[in-house]
Amino acid sequence: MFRFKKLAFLFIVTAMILAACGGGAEAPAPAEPAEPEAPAEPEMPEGGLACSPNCQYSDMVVGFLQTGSEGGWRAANTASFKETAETLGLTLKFYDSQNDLAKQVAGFQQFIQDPEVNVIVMSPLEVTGWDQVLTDAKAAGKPVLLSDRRIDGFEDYYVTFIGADFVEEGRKAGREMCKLLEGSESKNVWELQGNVGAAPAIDRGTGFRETAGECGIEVTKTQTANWSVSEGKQVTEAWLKETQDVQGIFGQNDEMAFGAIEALKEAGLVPAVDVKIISVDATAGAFQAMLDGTLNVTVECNPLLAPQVYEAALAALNGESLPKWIPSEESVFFMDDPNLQSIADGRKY
Ligand code: GYE
Repeated sequence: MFRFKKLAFLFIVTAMILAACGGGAEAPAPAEPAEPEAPAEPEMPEGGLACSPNCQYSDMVVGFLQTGSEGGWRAANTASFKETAETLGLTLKFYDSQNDLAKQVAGFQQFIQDPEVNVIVMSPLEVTGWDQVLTDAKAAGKPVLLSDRRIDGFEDYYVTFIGADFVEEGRKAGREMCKLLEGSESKNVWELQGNVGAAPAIDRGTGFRETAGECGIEVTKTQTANWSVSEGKQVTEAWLKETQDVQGIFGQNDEMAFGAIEALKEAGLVPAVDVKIISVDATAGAFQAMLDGTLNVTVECNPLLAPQVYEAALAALNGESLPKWIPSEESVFFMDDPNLQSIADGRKY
């Protein structure tokens, strides 16, 4: 983009000079405007953008590869990127991958080819599958940042990962489930997992088993419910048809826990009493469920990542080096917190 503008400018100036010089001999017939040159291969100038190291947000054209629109957390995350881009005055090209890995890879290739895009931000649907596009982005000199979710390996092919410690989120949930099931004769817990292959699904499960195992909790059933209320309900309903010997449910996000709550109610069980329930995300819906007395604990995962991501992207365009991981700040919230209502009132998502 930076180069195209320069070319256009040169073209206009040349045309003007040519017109001005017409006063001499036979004014040559005005030259046919030459066919605008095809935009150059999308290779960033050696050493980055011409404005580097003093690029401003107005120089940034961010190609953002979002996972899709699978729930409250994702909606807050998308809003964070769109609103912050407007506030900072940068150009955002938003790509909705519709929770389809092939579409996300295709969008990535599109941003590599797009001469306007000078930095790529991705919320990877899965931890693998990025070899080719990361190699191509590097060859094209386009910095890549990971937002919200990590990938396996390829540290030299992305600038930084900005997001949560999903293993620690799982550990927090495991510790809280231990407290909730203290004194319980049996400690059978069911786990509703996120989409297969996603970093939060893998890591939250690892962390949960690590700490829950310390108090003798057994994860007796586990299955993906793709972050959704309806699948969370279906999976739990199917399990309840098999057995009701369950003391806790770990929903790897709020929506799947909401589905489990509905299924428990329809099976005549009291959610958060007969069966303890813990979710991850801490969206507004989770606070409402805790205020309704149907969810015991929610572990926060902060979706408002855009300010940190854009700041890091600008730093990358200006050639600054960054830590490979910039963790986001997060807490845990409880149904029996006496200040729950005022906490809920103060939440942004
Ligand atoms: O927990 C879930 C969303 O990547 C951290 O994705 C995010 C997860 C979040 O679908 O609600």
